[in-house]
Amino acid sequence: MASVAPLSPRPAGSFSIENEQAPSVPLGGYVGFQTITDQIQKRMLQRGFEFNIMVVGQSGLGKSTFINTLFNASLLSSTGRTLPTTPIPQTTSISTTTHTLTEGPVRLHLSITDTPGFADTINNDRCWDPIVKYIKDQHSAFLRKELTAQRESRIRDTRIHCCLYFVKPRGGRGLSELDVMVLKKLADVVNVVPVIAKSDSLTLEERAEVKELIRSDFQKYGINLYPYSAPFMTDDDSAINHQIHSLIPFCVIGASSSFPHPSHPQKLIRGRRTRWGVIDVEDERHCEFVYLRNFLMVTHLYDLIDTTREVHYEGFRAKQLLALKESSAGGNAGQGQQQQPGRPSSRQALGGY
Ligand SMILES: Nc1nc2c(ncn2[C@@H]2O[C@H](COP(=O)(O)OP(=O)(O)OP(=O)(O)O)[C@@H](O)[C@H]2O)c(=O)[nH]1
Ligand SMILES: [Mg+2]
Repeated sequence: MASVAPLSPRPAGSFSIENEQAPSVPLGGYVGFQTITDQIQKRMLQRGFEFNIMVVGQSGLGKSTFINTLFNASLLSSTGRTLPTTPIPQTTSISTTTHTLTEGPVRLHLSITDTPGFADTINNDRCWDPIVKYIKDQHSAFLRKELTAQRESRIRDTRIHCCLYFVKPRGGRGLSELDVMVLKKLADVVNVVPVIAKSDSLTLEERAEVKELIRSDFQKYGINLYPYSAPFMTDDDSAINHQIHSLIPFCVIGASSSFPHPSHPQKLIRGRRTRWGVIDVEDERHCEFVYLRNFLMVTHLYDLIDTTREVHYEGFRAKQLLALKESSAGGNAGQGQQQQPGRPSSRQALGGY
């Protein structure tokens, strides 16, 4: 029979749960709560998972093609500009498409936010504003729903969990000034994963050099990229994150077509056919697509969702609620007076900008 620790009397009016300090009690036999993980798994599988990804980068860098490559499905139409006369798409047309993907027992409700034509105009002044605003708007919408008296039991999550930032491949050059500005703004509000687009246009030496230059730019400009280090991380987690940071920015190649494998024609490979052979996107000698896919899908999918909630959303929420508290305190103090200039109203406070 398991011995049960005596309950310590709790002073009236106080409530404290001190699980950390509670003594560990050995069990005398089967109780059954170890199955809670199976119960959670069952519930989570019934609900499915929501994952929201955004692609940002200059027009024609292969953003849509890459999303189709990553999820091995035709999710976005790859437009590109084949004629100089084709009008340049504007950043204002941020668009989100949603899909449900099923792999084994897992249903993934995937939403993809595309930002076509980003940084493609002559005047790129503050071209990142609509993107940052979109990300904050999703946090704001979630907070509003959370604060409604009769809120839905499950709030639909539209917060961006991962932003893939496409850097133009330029031999011997690191980030452009615009890349630095945009990356800094984005890294403050979302998990950013930078990639070097269309890496097939760089030689192996150029790739190594560009990677090094970009990495030193991250350091120089203090761009804080996902995955972040956290004090409670295990040594294994730290080692994985260290390995990932040594690969960032990932050199990727996107492809929408499949071709028979040269040695095993019954097997199809996804790639780009050239005069001298097929670039196999899943071959690690050709590019780092497989590493990136493992990172995003196999090792960090849940962490991306969790970090969005715990780091980016919590920061936003705390700021908004403090502003709300201040504005209502100011309102009470000056009842009957006009609102002071510069002090946000509660509506403004929730908007966040
Ligand atoms: N060489 C090469 N071409 C690519 C790669 N990825 C995509 N492309 C080609 O680049 C063109 C543009 O690709 P998209 O995926 O439409 O580019 P995008 O960034 O989504 O373009 P916008 O939506 O207009 O901003 C297409 O012709 C693709 O086939 C790549 O990795 N290497
Ligand atoms: Mg596109």
